[in-house]
Amino acid sequence: MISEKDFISTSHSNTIEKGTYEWSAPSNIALVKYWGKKDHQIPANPSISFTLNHCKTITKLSFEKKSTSIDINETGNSFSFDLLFEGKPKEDFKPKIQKFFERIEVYCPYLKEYHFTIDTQNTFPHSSGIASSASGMAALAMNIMNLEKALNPTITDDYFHQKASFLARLGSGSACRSIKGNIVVWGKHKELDGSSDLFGIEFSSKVHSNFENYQDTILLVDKGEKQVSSTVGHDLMHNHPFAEQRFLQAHHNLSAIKSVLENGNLEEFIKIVESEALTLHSMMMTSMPYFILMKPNTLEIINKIWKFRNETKIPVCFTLDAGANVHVLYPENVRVETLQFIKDELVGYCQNGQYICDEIGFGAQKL
Ligand code: 2P0
Repeated sequence: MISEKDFISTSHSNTIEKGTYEWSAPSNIALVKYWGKKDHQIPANPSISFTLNHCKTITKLSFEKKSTSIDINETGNSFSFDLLFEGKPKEDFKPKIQKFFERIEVYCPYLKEYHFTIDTQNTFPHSSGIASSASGMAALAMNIMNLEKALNPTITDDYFHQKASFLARLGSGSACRSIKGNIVVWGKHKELDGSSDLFGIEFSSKVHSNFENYQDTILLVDKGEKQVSSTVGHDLMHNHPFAEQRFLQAHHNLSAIKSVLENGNLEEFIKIVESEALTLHSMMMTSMPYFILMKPNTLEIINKIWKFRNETKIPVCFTLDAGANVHVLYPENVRVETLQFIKDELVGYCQNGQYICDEIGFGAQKL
C-alpha cells in the first residue's frame, strides 16, 4: 500500500536555475460528497466526482533559484513567492498558499530553494460562488510536480499524477479529484481497487455510454461570499450526532453509484445524487451551530426540476455544493430540451440570470 513516505522527494539529479510552467486544472462536482475530515486532510468518508471541463483555473508558475547570498539570507529559510490573481498582486490569497507550502514542504524540500511567481486566473467569474480552491490547488500542484519532474526526470507518469493529487489534497481536499480522469474517487473504499485516502484515482470500471459527455449547467443563485467556509463545515462533522451514520451511508452510496456508472441506470443515479446533495445540506442544518446554505431560489429550482422530470420523464437532476448554487446534471442526448427548460423556467431564479454550461472533462492540462 502506498504511504505518505512514498511521496517524499529525496534525490535531484538535475539542477534547474529558472523557468516557467503553465497548467490548467478544472473544478469538479461531487456525486457522493466529502464532508468531514480527520487530521492531515484525511477524508472521513470516500467520495466520487465528475471532473468539469470549462470551469478551470489557469496558473503560470515562474521560478528562479535563490542564488545570491542576499537572497539566501533574506528568504533562505522561508518560502518566497509573489501571488498574482488576474495579473494583479493579491495579498489575501497568500496565507492559503503559505500554509499549502508548509504542509507540502516535507514532500517537496526543493521549494525553499526557489523564489516563485504564481500567476493565476479562473475561467469562471470571480465570486460566482463556484469553489476555486479545488481547481486552484490542483493547477498549482501540477506546476510543482512539473518542477519536480525537471529536477528528477526518472519519475514515472503514474507517480507524477498520484503525487500531484496527493499534494493538491493537502491544499484543499476536493482538489485531489481535479487532476486526472473524468470520474475520480478519493478515499478508501473496499470495492474500489487502489482507492486511497491520500489521493484521488480515476474510476477504473467501464462507464456506461449514458454518462459520456454528461452535462452540468451551473445555476448561479447566490454569488456572495460563502456563509460558512468549507473548513468550518468539515469541522462541524466532529461530534455531529449523525456523523457515523452519514459516513456509513457514503460508503453504501459509493457502492451503489459504482454499479450505476457501469450499468447506466439513470433512475438510480438520480436517487443517489439528489439524496447526497440533500444529505450534505441536512448535515449543515443539524450541526451545532446550524446553517441553511440554500436560498429560497435554490428550493424553487429543485421543485421545478422535479416537476419537469415527472412531466417529461427526461432524466435531469440536481446536485449542490456547500452553497446555494444548483448544478443541473443531465445526459448529452437530452441537452437541447433541458437547456430550453433551463432558459424558460430556471434562469429567472439565478442572480442576474447567470449560469454556466459545463460538462464532464478530463483533468489538468499543460499549456
Ligand atoms: C465535495 N465539498 O465533496 C464537498 C461537498 C463541498 C461540498 O469538498 O477544507 O474545499 O479544503 O479540504 O475540499 C469543499 O471542501 O475543503 C468540498 P478543504 P474543500 O466536493
